Amino acid sequence: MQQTYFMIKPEIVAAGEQKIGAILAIVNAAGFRITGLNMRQMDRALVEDFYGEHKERPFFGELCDYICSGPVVAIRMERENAVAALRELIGATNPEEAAVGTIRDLFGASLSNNAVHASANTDDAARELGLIFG
Ligand code: 3AN
Repeated sequence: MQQTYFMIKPEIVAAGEQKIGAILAIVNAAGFRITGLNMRQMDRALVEDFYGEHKERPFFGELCDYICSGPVVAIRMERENAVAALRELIGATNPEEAAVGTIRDLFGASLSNNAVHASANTDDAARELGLIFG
């Protein structure tokens, strides 16, 4: 069984339990099993490490500020082909380009406020799960 890292971003958590519950219902209906979950405030150093691949990008500072702006829900999940299946379920990075019915289509506001994160590949999943769940 493959594992992946899923994260509900601060603006969704700030909007309340209803949106968190709706997103968890979507992943549950898609056959994912949750094996770890916590709500946490990520500190800046951890976020900079987490998004380290983007540190030279112009939006890096804004991205780290945003992820640190409030608690996230951090989730470890498993399923057959979990990494690719979750990426398909969340949709494209930019919610305006996300396929109809995907999580970013339903809940994302903009490119920088796109509701959720999911590991991009199996190497990232292992690295991100190690950083967040130890
Ligand atoms: P994904 O989250 O789909 O893997 P990445 O890894 O390219 O996308 O980007 C990580 C995060 O950085 C995105 N979730 C998004 O919030 C933010 N981001 C990506 N590109 C931009 C951009 N051009 N301007 C602002 N924020 C961006």
